[in-house]
Amino acid sequence: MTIDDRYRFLQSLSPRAGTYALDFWRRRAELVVELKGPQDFVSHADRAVEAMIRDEIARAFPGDAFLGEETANTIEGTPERVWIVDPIDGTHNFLRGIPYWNVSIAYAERGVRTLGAVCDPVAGAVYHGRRGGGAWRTDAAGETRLAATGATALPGSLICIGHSDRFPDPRYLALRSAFMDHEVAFRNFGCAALQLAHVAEGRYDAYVELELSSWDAMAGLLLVEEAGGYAAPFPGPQGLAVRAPVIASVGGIGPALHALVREQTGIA
Ligand code: LIP
Repeated sequence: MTIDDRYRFLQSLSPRAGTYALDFWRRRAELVVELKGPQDFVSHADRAVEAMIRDEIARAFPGDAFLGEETANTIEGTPERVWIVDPIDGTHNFLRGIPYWNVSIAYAERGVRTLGAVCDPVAGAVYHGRRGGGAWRTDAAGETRLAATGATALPGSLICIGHSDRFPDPRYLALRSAFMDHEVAFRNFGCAALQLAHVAEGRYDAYVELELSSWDAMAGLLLVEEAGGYAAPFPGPQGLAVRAPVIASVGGIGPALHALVREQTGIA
């Protein structure tokens, strides 16, 4: 089974998983919401969508490993082949009826992210890419190649800052203050993978989050890289199972942004 087989499979699975999640979203009033921790929500929808994706992958590629948010068993070392899945990224938005969430599926081979798909079923769009094959948006209008172009300097740029509502982190206050000083506009739309896909599409100039799980980041980072953008090394030295900083941007501002984030937050 080749990368092309897996890419074709992913391009079929992503929109179907998105449609399945969208059905839960439309019936979200029926969902029982559980708390995994402060501001950390989960429902049957997250688990059911992950189970659907996991079963399909296990049937098609029985030898491949699986790392999913809702069944995040510890992954030892770096599996030869692994699928990294966030069944509903932006769960808090999803449960509150905010139309900004997605289904994120990535595939990595020997630690290198190779395939990625971010499905935004509310917008009817699938963002997908293959290492060396570019990044694309598929929707009713057809296929559009993505280009992470935009700002060439920090002043005047628009940057998304993701941060978890689960624990206070004063570093974000320093970062916001520094962005204000550098005439950088900033937003947080509450789900990492779709914000990364929109950086790849050039809607935003960058995305920064100081601690992110690989299932939130891997697919979106591949899209930014394949769209010609900048992505700081991810995951960190401790591997896929440990949260790490994400800095991704359009090509023109990567190093300057990374330097500013490092200066303000002390990350590597
Ligand atoms: C969310 C991310 C977001 C982060 C949240 C959470 P979830 O993913 O998309 O960027 O700030 O803490 O991790 O939990 O909705 O899949």
